[in-house]
Amino acid sequence: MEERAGQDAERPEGPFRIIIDTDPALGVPNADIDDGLAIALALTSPEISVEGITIVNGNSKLETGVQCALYLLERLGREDVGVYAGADRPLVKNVDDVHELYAPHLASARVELPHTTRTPERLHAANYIVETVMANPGEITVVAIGPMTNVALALALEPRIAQAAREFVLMVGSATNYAHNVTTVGDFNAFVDPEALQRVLDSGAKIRTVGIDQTSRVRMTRDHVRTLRAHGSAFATWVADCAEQWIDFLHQAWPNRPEHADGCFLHDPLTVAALLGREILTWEPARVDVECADGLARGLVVVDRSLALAPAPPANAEVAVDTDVDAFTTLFMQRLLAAEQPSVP
Ligand SMILES: [Ca+2]
Repeated sequence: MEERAGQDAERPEGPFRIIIDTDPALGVPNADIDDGLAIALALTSPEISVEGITIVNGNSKLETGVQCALYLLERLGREDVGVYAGADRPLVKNVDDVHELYAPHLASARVELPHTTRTPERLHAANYIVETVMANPGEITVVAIGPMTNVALALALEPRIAQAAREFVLMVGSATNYAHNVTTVGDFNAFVDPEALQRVLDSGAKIRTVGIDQTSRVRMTRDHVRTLRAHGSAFATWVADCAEQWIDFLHQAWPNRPEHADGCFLHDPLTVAALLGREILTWEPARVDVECADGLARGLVVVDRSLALAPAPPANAEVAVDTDVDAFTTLFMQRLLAAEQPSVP
């Protein structure tokens, strides 16, 4: 693997052709907005061509995620992008209790559930990933910003996608610190389906990971919300409504996290930004594995960057270890404000 590290410094001749595997909830009351903002960032970036969107159970249940993705595409006038429903649960262990963690903090909703008459494609998400990657060898980047269930299923169906894909960019783990997310050590995407993540990490694919240590450094603040409102487009106003509600919810759910008094993290948009310029994120090769045993450390992503006494095993990924927060935030807001709003449902 090591000789492949850094290879992606070369950009493709055209835009990055990507599949976004995601658990979107933008528009759902008191639900995480970052997947939706990541999709919006990808759709508004000329460096990226979104080939399709695959939905996985995660922050939102599968059916809700499908609705959110269809609705978002409709709002952005991108009904040409297909949405594919995938796994409705993790590979091994049910995690309904993760959603229960949020329940006591649910406040009254001010944002209405998204509604669309559009329907997803008939193909299962895992089959879509396999077919698209195998039909376009070396071309497709899979950007996985939910639990890794769909990606693991696709690899089980057709292991050759590990080599046929251009790259897998994962929002997972925490390369420089504890996650401090669902549990002290488990970030949501790893904790919900660690068995799927390990399968992806063992696949031999070219992998980059953007961890929650980096994504927790980039935020949408109430100042950004005011900028969106001042912009005045229907899309910006809707995003402002969703963001404001999510920030209020986070402040209530995590009273010990000062970052949430006036902002929310932009986990998944930063992961998409891995394709928007090498200067935004700093990368190091590392051996990445995840703890799958039940107990204290389930979902702990162990990132061996050769900083320990014991020799590191060969690298299987590049991990983000630093972020140019200002560069990212400026680019993100520019792209969001430029989002087209051809029709308002
Ligand atoms: Ca996500």
